[in-house]
Amino acid sequence: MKTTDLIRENPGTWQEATRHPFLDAVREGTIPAAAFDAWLAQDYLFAGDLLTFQSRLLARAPRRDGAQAVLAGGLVAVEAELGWFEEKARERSLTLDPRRHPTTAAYGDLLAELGGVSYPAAMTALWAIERAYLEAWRSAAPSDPAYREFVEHWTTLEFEEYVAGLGTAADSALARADGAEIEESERVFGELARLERDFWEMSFSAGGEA
Ligand code: HMH
Repeated sequence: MKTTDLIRENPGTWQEATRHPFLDAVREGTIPAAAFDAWLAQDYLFAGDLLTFQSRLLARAPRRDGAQAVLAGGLVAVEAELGWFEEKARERSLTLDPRRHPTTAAYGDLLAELGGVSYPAAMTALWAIERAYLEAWRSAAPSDPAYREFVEHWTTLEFEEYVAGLGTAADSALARADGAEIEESERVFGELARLERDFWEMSFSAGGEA
């Protein structure tokens, strides 16, 4: 099994993870500020959890197929991203100490659990997390100017190449995985895709309550 098989074999789940009215509204410029700010604040918390997960993954990554290189680069990138979120929050006069929404907490729990799954499943999970964002933000392009820099952040060639590098490392791990590890990778992929969908849903419904 390869990473791309996971997407091909779960088209509905993947579609829900990467297409959402939230992203359509970003593209159209009609996203309520409360929804966008809710997304920003919760994604900042998510990125902090992601940094922890990525550090642990790097610690057990093999030399082969550039896994350490792509993960070390990703670690630097996600730390820089935390700084970028802080800057964007300042520009929007937003404080970044929100209560952790249950969906963000559930996603954080899954990321923590990924510390205990096999290396192929954890590597596949990181690829899926980033690939989902690449596709999701692509669906928001070309964005209304108000949100263009956010769309551009996850649709650059550099980010696309990072996701491809993660895919190479994940495919290399999956090629060596046994049956139980493949099954675990499939389970984790499904859980991640559902949480990606829930994350958009959480952000979008925050706009409705405002
Ligand atoms: C919810 N998924 C979510 N947030 C992100 N920033 C990414 C994926 C990509 O890093």
